[in-house]
Amino acid sequence: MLTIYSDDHHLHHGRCELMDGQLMPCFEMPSRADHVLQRVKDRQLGEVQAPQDFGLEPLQRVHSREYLDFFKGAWARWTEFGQEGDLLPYTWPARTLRRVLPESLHGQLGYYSFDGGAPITAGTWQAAYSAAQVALSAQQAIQQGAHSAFALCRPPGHHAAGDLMGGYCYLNNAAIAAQAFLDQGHKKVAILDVDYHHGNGTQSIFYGRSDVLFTSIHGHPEAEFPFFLGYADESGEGAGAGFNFNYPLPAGSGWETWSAALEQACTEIDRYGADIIVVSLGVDTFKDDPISKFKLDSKDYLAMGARISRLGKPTLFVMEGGYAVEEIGINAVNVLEGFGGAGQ
Ligand code: Q9C
Ligand code: ZN
Repeated sequence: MLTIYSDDHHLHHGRCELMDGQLMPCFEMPSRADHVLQRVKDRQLGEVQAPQDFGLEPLQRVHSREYLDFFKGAWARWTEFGQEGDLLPYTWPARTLRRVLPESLHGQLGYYSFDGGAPITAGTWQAAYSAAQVALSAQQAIQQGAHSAFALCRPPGHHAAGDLMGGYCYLNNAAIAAQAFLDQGHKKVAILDVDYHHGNGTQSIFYGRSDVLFTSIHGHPEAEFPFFLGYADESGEGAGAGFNFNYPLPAGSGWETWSAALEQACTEIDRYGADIIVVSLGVDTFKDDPISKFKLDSKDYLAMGARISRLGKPTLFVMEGGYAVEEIGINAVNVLEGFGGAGQ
């Protein structure tokens, strides 16, 4: 399987995130992607290529121009205040407040974010831009006939909505790639989000549409981030009614419970008749993940990949979460090997 990877992810190295009420060193760190790349090489999964640059246009198909302009310019505005440390949002337009776009940097950052987990650093825009190009380059490989490809994206993307950052995510790599498939002639794309956290950004981007089926297996939002989306009764709206499937699971869920939800998601994907599958590949479902509460073993990721492969469709894997840094490479690449990616 072809892997697309850019070193630019090193440009994004946040110091702290607001995590469960405290400022903590960022769990989403550069060594994550380094470990995955190393494992791709150790297992000889296939060629590793740098991304091409498709520019801003495919990003604008998913994100608003105002949001992209804000994100791109935020660091320069922050340094004009003489600041050198990371920029974190601290206030949001919650209930009873007005959804107005203020002039101030902090007001705008609150408007364009939903949590304090996604710091902006000097290189965050460039890293996120390159991650989106990684996803688009892997998408292009499939468009040109590959059966599968791996977009080794960092920072991750599935929490980012059309004009919101949060949950370590800025640009929604999987959604950008899914939209590119549609723009290049495909009619039905299914997204399977296996990250431990609900892919609220991806869901919201496609919630009113039937050309993208969104399925997600995740920690129950009653108890787990992002709390305010990801419930089982969210089934889509308008033209998108019936094209959104959430499988929230309790803390402690292991492979038996998790794989039963995967069966249901796969049944929906089959029924939908997708041309293409995009997998939001988070491996924070691992038993030793420091911020998550599922209990998958490394070997379970082989079975996960094998089941996804039985869908029988061209499949784009997009890297999302996974914070057990020592094992992230083993677990992510196990999915790709289980899929049958080695030697493809
Ligand atoms: N108690 C991704 O995996 N904070 N983002 C969680 C847990 C944010 C995770 C707090 C987690 C975001 C891409
Ligand atoms: Zn996650």
